[in-house]
Amino acid sequence: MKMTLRWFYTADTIPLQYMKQVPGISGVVGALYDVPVGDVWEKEKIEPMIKKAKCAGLPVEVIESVNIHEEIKLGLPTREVYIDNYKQTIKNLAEYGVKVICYNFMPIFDWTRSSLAFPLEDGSTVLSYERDFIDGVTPDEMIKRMKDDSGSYQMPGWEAERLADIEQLFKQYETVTETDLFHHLVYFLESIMPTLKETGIKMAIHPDDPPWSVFGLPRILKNKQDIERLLEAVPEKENGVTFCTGSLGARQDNDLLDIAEYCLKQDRIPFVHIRNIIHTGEGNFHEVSHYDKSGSVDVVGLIKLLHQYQYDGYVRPDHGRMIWGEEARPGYGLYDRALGAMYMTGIWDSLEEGKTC
Ligand code: CS2
Ligand code: MN
Repeated sequence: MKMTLRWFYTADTIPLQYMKQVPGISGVVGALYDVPVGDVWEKEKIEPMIKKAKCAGLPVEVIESVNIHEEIKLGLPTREVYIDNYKQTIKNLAEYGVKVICYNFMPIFDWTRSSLAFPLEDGSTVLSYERDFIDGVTPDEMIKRMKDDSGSYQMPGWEAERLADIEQLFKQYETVTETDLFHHLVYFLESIMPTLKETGIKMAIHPDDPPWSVFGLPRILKNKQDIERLLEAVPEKENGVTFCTGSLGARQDNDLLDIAEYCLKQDRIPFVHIRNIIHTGEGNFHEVSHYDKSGSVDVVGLIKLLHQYQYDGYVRPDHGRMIWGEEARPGYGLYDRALGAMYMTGIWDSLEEGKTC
């Protein structure tokens, strides 16, 4: 298991040196934030990002995310240009030592929450999801909620420029079924497969977050059945999954350890996100600390399973609480993620032979 932390590069307020101070961190998960979705990530932009992290002693071997252009998800003929660009990005990233690319295939938005600062009893705040609020929300209300919760921070996809096109995008998805979306994903993966084989890069799709349809949009990575369907449709190892416990765990009928074992048996998990949550009713949940007993995710059980399979891929603590007065991007403060990373490393080390903890 290689423990990493997500780093938002130019958009991050946490110095790399602080991340390096977390014991056992082997690298950071990086990305570029100023390249429009669908454009090639040019080497001139990749190099300074990778170099900056490397100079701090933190290699970037995982990218999260190279986002997928909507035309690929929509399956439009114009997708070919964006697929070619994606292939070039893969080649460019491989030259700088990248091994895994995390991405998602959620239409229009990335993850969705009803609050970015839901207060817990311990005085910390977390991200939360309330189905009734989301089901009835208008874009203006959502924007107001995000502003009230976190000032200038917006969930991905809710940027003002983007919202200008939102009606048009929703219209385009009206005729796209889940089966269509799935075929568009398979088409994309098959098209980039030769480039993946040539470069050795693995793709790791992030599950839908939350794992059900939001705003009436199709969703195709919600449970074991969806994962099985994808891994079978494109059986090469380069087609892998980002095993995100918080996303898949938001469905009470998902058996996380069973899904993880199904994927581990086939060596199809290049990247793991560990996040803990609590269910607060059907379709409602909020996030908590990574500590196993804080929520409903069996964090200890998952790490034991990873250890049993001698997992040598990348792991990172996903969203943490905002604690100790830290001000940072919601879910991505350093303090709680550092606690989470140490907790996971501790569990892993206690399983290593010859060690007593
Ligand atoms: C991440 C996702 O912050 C998060 O919730 O787990 O945004 C993730 O980076 C993307 O869905 C992957 O493309
Ligand atoms: Mn995740």
